[in-house]
Amino acid sequence: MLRLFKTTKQKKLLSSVIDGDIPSHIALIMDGNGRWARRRNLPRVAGHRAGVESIRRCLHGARELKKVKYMTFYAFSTENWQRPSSEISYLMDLPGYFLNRELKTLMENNIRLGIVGDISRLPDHTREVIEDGMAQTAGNDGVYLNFALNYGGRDDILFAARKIWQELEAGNLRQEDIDKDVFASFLLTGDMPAPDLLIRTSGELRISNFLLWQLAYSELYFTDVLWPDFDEIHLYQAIADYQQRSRRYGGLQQEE
Ligand code: V0D
Repeated sequence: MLRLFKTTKQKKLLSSVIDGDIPSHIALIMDGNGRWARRRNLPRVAGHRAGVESIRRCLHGARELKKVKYMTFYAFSTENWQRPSSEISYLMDLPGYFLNRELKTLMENNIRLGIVGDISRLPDHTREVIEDGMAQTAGNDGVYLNFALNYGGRDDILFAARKIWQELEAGNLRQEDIDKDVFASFLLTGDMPAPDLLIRTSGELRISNFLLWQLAYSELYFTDVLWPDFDEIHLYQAIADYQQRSRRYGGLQQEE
């Protein structure tokens, strides 16, 4: 990784990021794969596959900083089912493609795989490789690598509300017990802390139904870089930007 940081400017970036406040949870919206492919006259799916490399680079870059504890990548939204079925079937092979190559690295680096979203309706082979990956890494507790899959932020809030209703009906909860922390514990992100930093690539300035509740106080970082071009240096630029802001607002920023 350090080999990437060649110029004086890049070395400065690396050392200032290391000295600063590192976000413990980074969430990422991986946008721009289709556009990246089109610019190269490649099929869209080639962009998705190239996007897997960016995940590996980000994970590696984050690990290097030691203090990033959670990374949550938005891999597939509930709206993505509207894409052509050929594209969907290609996407459903990517968890297997990723885990075939990375499971060993996940084990060697104490990384735990988690899913945020409902994977019960995914094709059997997709669900099985994911469940196998989660089972194999269940004992790891270094970095929590999460993929949001078949995830929608409004659904997340809605399901939490329904579960809370059930617990009320069952007499396991009292109305006056339901505060923000209790509510958050019913979300699919469960006991994870909220993201400190959200990164979205490819120039779109939206949250797009990602972690709606959880992003309430997160710093948002948008870049025009397309996801397949995103690397460790871009990640560190995003973190450097986050550090500037948290210094500026130091101590005053949050209500909770
Ligand atoms: C396509 C760019 C990794 C964004 C990255 C099924 C969209 C590559 C996974 C993955 C996708 C998911 C679960 C898991 C391990 C890996 C993935 C999908 C799409 C949708 F346990 N990349 N990736 N899943 N893309």
